[in-house]
Amino acid sequence: MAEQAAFDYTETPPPGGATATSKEPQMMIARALAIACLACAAALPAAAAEIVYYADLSGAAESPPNASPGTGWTRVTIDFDAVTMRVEASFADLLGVTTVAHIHCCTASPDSGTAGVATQTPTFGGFPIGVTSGSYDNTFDMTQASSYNAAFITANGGTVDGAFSALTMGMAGSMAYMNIHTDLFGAGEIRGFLHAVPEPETYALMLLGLAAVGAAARRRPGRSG
Ligand SMILES: [Cu+2]
Repeated sequence: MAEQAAFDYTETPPPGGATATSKEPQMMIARALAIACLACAAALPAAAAEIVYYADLSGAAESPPNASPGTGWTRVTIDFDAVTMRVEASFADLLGVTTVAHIHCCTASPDSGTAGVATQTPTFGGFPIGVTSGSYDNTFDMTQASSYNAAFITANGGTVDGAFSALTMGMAGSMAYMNIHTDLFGAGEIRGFLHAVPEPETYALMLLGLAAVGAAARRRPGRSG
């Protein structure tokens, strides 16, 4: 508890005659701010660089819905510093065998409708094809045109920067979806719209910091009015 010792004026008041009781509120606030700053400093690097999106995949989520018993999930991690997109996925119990899988973007409204393919065509490189179940984990360099559908780049200023912005904005707006197509469901057997996932440790630290500041504020010496 090094920070406690640094602010512990109660035993030996500092020169100048300030009493322990008059110093205590400031000490509490300083200590709370120190904790808050530490918490935010720890939280910011991860929060600033990466956003994680998740989607459950199902036939019911297709447009139009289908009766596939298939299930799956995908987790998409956008790293804005490295300009990469990691795509993890797992799926099972499909009726058909996989043909292509990719992310479509951007629908006209959140969580509904259809859009063209935004990412690598015809399918994510290395995605398991010809199977009813499987898993996937690949990281794309989003500074490369090959990571996008060429038509998506053309539609977004003709640059990979424009395409990256459009794709990440679409994900943030719940207007991008992962779609797994099979031989029996050409338009897609299971899909799901991506939604941002708060990182629990990040939010826990931020809440801790805010709580500490709030506690300090409540302890401030009484102000009339
Ligand atoms: Cu598709």
